[in-house]
Amino acid sequence: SKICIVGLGYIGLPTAAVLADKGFTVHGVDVNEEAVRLINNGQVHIYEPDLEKVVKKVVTAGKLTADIEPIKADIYILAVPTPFKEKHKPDMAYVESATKSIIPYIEPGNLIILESTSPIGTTEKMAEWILNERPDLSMDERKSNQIFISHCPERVLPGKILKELIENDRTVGGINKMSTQKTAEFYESFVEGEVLQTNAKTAELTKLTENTYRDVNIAFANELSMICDDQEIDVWELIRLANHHPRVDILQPGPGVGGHCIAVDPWFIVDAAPERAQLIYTARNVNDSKPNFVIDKIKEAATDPAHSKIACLGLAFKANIDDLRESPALEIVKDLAEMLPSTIYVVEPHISELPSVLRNKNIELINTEDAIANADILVILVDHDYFKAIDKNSIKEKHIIDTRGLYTKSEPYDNAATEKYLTV
Ligand code: SAJ
Repeated sequence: SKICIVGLGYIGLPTAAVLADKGFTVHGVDVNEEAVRLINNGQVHIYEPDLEKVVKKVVTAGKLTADIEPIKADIYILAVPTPFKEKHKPDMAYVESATKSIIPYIEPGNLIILESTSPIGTTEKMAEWILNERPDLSMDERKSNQIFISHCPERVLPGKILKELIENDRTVGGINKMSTQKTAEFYESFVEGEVLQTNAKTAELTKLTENTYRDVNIAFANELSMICDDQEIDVWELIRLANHHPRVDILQPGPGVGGHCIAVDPWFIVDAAPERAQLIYTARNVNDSKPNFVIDKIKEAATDPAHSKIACLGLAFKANIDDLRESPALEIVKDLAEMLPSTIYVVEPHISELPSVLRNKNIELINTEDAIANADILVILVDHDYFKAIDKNSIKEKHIIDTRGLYTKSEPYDNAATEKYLTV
């Protein structure tokens, strides 16, 4: 079968590469002309382990092409962003324009799959857009099953995308049974995990629920970390001990929740059910409040704001990736630079220059060695392996604000350590 994938970002491009590698002929579409150019050259515009290798291989083999326009295909996959706009309302503009871009190419028998995380009802809405503009493809009883439309939410973890694309179980929900079955057959042809069938609305809420589950559980850990800070208790020690209970499994606190999924998707549930989603709403706010709590801790530590040398370790939204989007670390650095007169030093081994939001400010990108040599206050914002490798003896004289528990987590309780490493 020929596949056309609209959206060549963190989900679309790895999916295109994996499908092309499995033998499908894949045509990728993106509005970003530079991305299209790079891909046709066998290169990639995003970092994901091993991705460039696979893209190079399938492009060279002629199995993957990219363009800014769709083409006729048997299967269309939409993998475009679904951010939120003001007041945390879902922004469906990309899904709408992606859907509309393929409408002229659709033919009877085609399968259209929405992989983007979407609010409840989006797949049905896509079907409506398509049918409104292409009455010849009407799906009423008489001419039933001319085209098949489903939601199959992606659930891969950045950093492990190529592996999880194949190994994870998938949930498939069509606008009717036939759509669900056709979609399930397609995923079963390359996924090693189980492919579970349901309807479109349930598939949509399943995906939102998975990320919301994580958000709520991280909020619990973050709330504990702030309670512990007031009580002068080491939260990492606390969680380690509590997790010895056979039915307790608390996640890790951090500087806040980043990425474009976990901090976004719960809002889609809140938007759909504002009265009911009390816990989800509160959890989201707890996580969103954490960067400010960290900033307050840094300001407290900077007793001489004009001269304290502050180095923040990490800008990415989580460990061992280069992705800075919706990163609490980035937010902390940006706000801190606006509040304090001194230069804020930043270490982020995954990037070679500061992102534009941090440029032209009192912020300087330096390396780990210089940070250790010169800073008075070290703020650990991301648990990159690079930072785990830092020799503890080399920083024992520093004031450390460790939002990721790098320096206390695995250690047995020790008064001296808790005094030295203020963990928040
Ligand atoms: N975080 C914590 N404490 C933890 C775990 C995570 O503070 O114990 C923070 C991270 O530092 C990061 C944020 O949460 O800032 C999100 O990171 P993550 O690793 O939990 O998730 P993402 O955003 O990289 O990917 C998630 C995944 N969803 C779930 O694990 C339920 C992934 O499977 C989804 O495909 C992805 O969202 C998505 O695209 O929706």
